[in-house]
Amino acid sequence: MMKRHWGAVLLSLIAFLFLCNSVTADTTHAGDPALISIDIENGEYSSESILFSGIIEDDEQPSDVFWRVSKDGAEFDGGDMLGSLVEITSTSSREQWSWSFELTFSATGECACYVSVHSIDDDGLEVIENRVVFMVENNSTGLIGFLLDTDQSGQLIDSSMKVSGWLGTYPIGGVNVEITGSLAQGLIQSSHIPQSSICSEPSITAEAYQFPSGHFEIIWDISGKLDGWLEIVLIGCSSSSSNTEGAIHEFSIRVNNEPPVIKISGIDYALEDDIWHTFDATLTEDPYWGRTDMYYVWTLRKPSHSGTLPVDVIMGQDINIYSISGAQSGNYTLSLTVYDKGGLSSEQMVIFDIKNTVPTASLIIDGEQILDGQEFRISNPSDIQLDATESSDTINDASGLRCIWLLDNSPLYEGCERSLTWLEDDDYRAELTLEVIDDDGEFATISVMLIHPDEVKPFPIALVVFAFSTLFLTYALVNRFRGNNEQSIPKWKS
Ligand SMILES: [Ca+2]
Ligand SMILES: [Ca+2]
Ligand SMILES: [Ca+2]
Repeated sequence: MMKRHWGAVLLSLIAFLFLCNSVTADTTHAGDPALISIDIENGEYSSESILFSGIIEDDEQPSDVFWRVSKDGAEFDGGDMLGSLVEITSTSSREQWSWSFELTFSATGECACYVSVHSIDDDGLEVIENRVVFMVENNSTGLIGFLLDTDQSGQLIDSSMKVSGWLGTYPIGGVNVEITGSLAQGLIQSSHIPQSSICSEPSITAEAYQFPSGHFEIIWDISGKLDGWLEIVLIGCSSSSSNTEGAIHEFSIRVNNEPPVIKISGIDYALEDDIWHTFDATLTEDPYWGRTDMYYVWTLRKPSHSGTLPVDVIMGQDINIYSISGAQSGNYTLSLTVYDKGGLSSEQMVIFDIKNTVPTASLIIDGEQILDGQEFRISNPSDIQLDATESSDTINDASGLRCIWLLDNSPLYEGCERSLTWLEDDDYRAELTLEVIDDDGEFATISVMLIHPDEVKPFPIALVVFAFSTLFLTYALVNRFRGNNEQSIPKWKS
């Protein structure tokens, strides 16, 4: 049972984190996005033409497919491909179509040309696949192409940022990537193609990485950055100082180095009762990124009764309040783990006790309220009415109270309303004890000495002694009075 529970916990958590990390995906889309493959590699070059071909894969035919080509940051040509898609025998569970078009030097002129293939489905979800190729003349030199693998604009990133892509020159040579980060006001959306740039000596704030032409990957440390929007500028340049043509990508990310700061308010002690106690974590927040869209996992444990096994687990987005019934006594721990939108988490635990109240016993015999230790002479030994229903406890326990009756310390009955028959016996006295027990096993008792009506009343010794004492005192006083007033008492003669 518990195992299954934790399986569910893990699954929802994974699902949540997956959603967190794919902020750019359209979550309302039913299927997976389209897949575009292009047979041409980055860095291909030609002085005449390059034939682009490839495959589009999707659940159903896209509603629009086209290609575009840009150079120097500006789009200048392209064409529709929807009409010329050719359905092919699919190698996957989805449908596939082949496509092709030709890029000619006569149309592009000399360029580092960015060719993009676009597929838009019925839901408006657009998938773009890019290539950069060189259209060259005999004396072409200093051409540079720069593409990034993924669009990270707007993403929450902590610790370090991975930047990968393709950077290369024609003629082929060494390249370097310069990266700078600076405070931004908000989202700067990345463009899938770079703008032109002039390369100079890298600025002091920049970090530069050297590569040969081709695919590159940079792990850039952002662990020292404050949370907030950070503008990322990536400049790709040739390592050769004679080539000053560069390409630049700009976008902003959300630095998320700080885990959520958890604030919980609630009881640390309460008497058991039929009310609910609330733990309020609405003041929990993610530094800079705010209080919403966080994932809460509440885990209640009861070390006094069930050790480290959770007795309750509640989780979900923005579930920032937890309520517990005050009806069960125990020592509790309540752990809260909060995940921010970037998947960072914090945990806090509160400890609280709910204390049981001892019941109060009430005993009524034959309609008379009995005090503990009292003697009670019964009138009808064959039908003694015992009533403990007036016994009380906190409202959550009151209806579940147990009454145990003992006669001379031997258990006799259970039940809060009983009648007792005095069995024929030599004893004319018996001690009746009522124990009133609650669900925590705590109890209150009342004892009463029952006296049989046939018992002869013992001679009241104390009263007799008192009477004798009074008589003696009176005699002494009278004698003394007489002694003072009469001269008849003989006196010693010397
Ligand atoms: Ca955070
Ligand atoms: Ca209780
Ligand atoms: Ca109680």
